[in-house]
Amino acid sequence: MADLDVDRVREDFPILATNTNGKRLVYLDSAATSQKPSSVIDSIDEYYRKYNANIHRGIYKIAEEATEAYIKSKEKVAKFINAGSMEEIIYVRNCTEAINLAALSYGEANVQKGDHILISQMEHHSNMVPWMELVRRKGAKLDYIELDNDNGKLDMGSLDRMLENSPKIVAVTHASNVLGTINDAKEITKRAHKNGAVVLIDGAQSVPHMEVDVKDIDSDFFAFSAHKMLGPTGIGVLHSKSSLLEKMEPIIGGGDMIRSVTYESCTWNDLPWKFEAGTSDISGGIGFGVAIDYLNGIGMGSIRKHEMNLTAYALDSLSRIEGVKVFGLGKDSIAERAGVVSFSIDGVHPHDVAQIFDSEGIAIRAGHHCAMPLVTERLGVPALSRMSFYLYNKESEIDAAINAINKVKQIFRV
Ligand code: 7TS
Repeated sequence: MADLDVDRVREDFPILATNTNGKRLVYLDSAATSQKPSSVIDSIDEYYRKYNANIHRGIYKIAEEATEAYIKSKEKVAKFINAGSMEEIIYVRNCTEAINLAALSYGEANVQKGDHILISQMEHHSNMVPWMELVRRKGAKLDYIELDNDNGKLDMGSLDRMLENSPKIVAVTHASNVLGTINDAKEITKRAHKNGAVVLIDGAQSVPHMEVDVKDIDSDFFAFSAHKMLGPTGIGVLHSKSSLLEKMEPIIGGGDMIRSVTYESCTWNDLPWKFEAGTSDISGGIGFGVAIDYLNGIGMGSIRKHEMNLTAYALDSLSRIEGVKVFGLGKDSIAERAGVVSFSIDGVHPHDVAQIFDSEGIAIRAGHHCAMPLVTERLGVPALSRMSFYLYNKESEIDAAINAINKVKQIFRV
């Protein structure tokens, strides 16, 4: 596996050559959204300038070009995650909408009063709220897989205990956006299937950063967003097995999702279009395909290795600063850790930390990271500061973050 040439990669991301607050931008918030390479930006520009047309409908050249580019993008996504075919790739707005689609279509039809749904204590709100709402509507019950005592990993014993409730659906994140933990999605799926559950994996923080094989995991639903993997905002994916999708009802009706309509009734279109009513995010789909080309060009193995090195470097650097606490697994568990490092500085609120970082040109996120129960209830802190890395980050940017932490400590005299 080739080492990633980070200086070469950085040349492809125009924003990384810009300044913010008079300093060169140091972008350490890719878990929120990634930056975009020129090829992705250009592909969107090119679509609007050269072949902007609606897809599936026009019998003319540019409409055919747009349709072909959009379908090609789905084929690239299918191959990227090793899905059966592009029929299993439903385009939605983002990971959140993907999970909502699974809950509103599959969940609504299959969960009854008294049933259980199982999620974990480390879920993003996107993989909590749709299930909370479903159990509320149905009079069902939401259970949680607990974290182990080190607050880093899921307690697999807790998973087994909760599976005794025979949940209808098990929905778990592949990688935590707060702790960075990479969960064993394959093992969780295997145990859940043994107990008759259908499994959804939230891949928002995994697909952008490592090789993911949905056939190997054997998940029933797999959700992620393009904007966290170099693609545009406004487009995300729900992957599911076509055998399941065939049985599911669409949740939005309108143009494109039907085969035929009479004044009395209608029939649904083939997969994946049955779930994509109305005009699609065509430029988003095209840009997404180009983002995948870019990731493939670098190689997911190289990206993962680069991020593991950066994460180990960050954990090492942070461990040497007094009064800094890092959450999640340590350096010796780097193989189970994504490039997300949440930390606190004794005596300083994370929002103040982020503000001082910003004055240094460094973008990090502070808050509950849309995982409020995890941060405030389970970890017992009001908020956390978080750095997250991607293929374009380098060690000198982590050094800049460490300098910023030292500045925070000086200002607050802690
Ligand atoms: N699931 C996980 C694990 C996430 O980290 C996020 C977004 C989502 C779902 C939702 O993705 P969306 O594209 O639908 O918004 N996480 C973050 C974050 O950590 N900071 O900003 C967004």
